[in-house]
Amino acid sequence: MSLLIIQIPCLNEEATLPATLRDLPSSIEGIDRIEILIIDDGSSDRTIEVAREHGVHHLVRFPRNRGLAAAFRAGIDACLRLGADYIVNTDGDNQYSGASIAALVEPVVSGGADVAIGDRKTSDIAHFSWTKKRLQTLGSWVVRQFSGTLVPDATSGFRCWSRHAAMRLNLVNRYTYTLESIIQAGHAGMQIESVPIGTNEKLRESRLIKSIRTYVSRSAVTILRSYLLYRPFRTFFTLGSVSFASGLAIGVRFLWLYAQGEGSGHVQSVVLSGVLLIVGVQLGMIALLADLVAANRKLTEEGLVRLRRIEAGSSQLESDRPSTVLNAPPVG
Ligand SMILES: Nc1nc2c(ncn2[C@@H]2O[C@H](COP(=O)(O)OP(=O)(O)O)[C@@H](O)[C@H]2O)c(=O)[nH]1
Ligand SMILES: [Mg+2]
Repeated sequence: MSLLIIQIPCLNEEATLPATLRDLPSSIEGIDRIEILIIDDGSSDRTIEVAREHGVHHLVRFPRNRGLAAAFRAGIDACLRLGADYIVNTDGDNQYSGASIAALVEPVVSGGADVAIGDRKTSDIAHFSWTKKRLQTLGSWVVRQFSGTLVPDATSGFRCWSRHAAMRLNLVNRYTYTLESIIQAGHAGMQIESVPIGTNEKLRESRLIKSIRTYVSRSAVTILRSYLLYRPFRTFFTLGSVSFASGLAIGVRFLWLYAQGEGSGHVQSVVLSGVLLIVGVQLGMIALLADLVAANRKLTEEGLVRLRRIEAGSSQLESDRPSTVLNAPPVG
């Protein structure tokens, strides 16, 4: 028995949810059962009623809005506890074509991939503005550099995870899960496949991108932080080495001049060299400390995977019961 759960994070999606749900496949080659899970992030409209009317199997509800990243994490957690072998995430605004789900899960189900990411071919989407297209291209390029992967469409929310990969997802960022999860999967050595997918006509404006400026700066911070989380030693050590080497070069130059009897006019060099040397040594020490923290993180992650396995084993919920309402995990 293989179970696929399609999860849809929703914030006030009563208008577009019916079309999204209608578009989902009811059977896929290689999958025995497909269930749908809605994560309602404190919607004030009829999202929940609409979901129930359309017979979704599971609902996770947040009493108050906690944002997409938290909703996504709660969804993955619930899917694992429900015994999902594969988890697909799609959006509630019918942006991604439900018909593409079969192609999306294929590399994970039969190809041994850990994660599949739908590639929208953003540069061809008619309703994306020129700026949005360029930003998607640039953003995806940056994510590829920081994650060591080849993902062409980094912000795509249309993805499939194997159970194994979902158990290893540990996201801490509050704003977006899309970029952080790629960086993490890349550093964990997971196999990530990109799958060309179809998109539907735009039904409403994006709610996540309220202004391009905030979107870009928040994404940049997310990428940097996620990278630092996985490569802290390399980052701090490189910065420290640059600083130390510059300090050394300037210091040696001063000593050379001093030996020639021209030292008096170069006090600034001495100061600068000293500062750079000290900063370099300090960054080196930070690198060591960060490395210790990273080692701890690895142990914690390993512990979490084992804990999730135990949880999933003991609390497999009745998947046949329609509209299971799962308790949202505590705020964290
Ligand atoms: N849980 C949760 N979901 C949200 C929130 N904002 C948007 N979403 C959902 O995230 C998905 C993508 O949002 P959308 O506004 O279409 O952003 P886009 O990806 O830029 O098109 C949709 O399913 C939304 O319902 C939020 O604050 N919380
Ligand atoms: Mg959208």
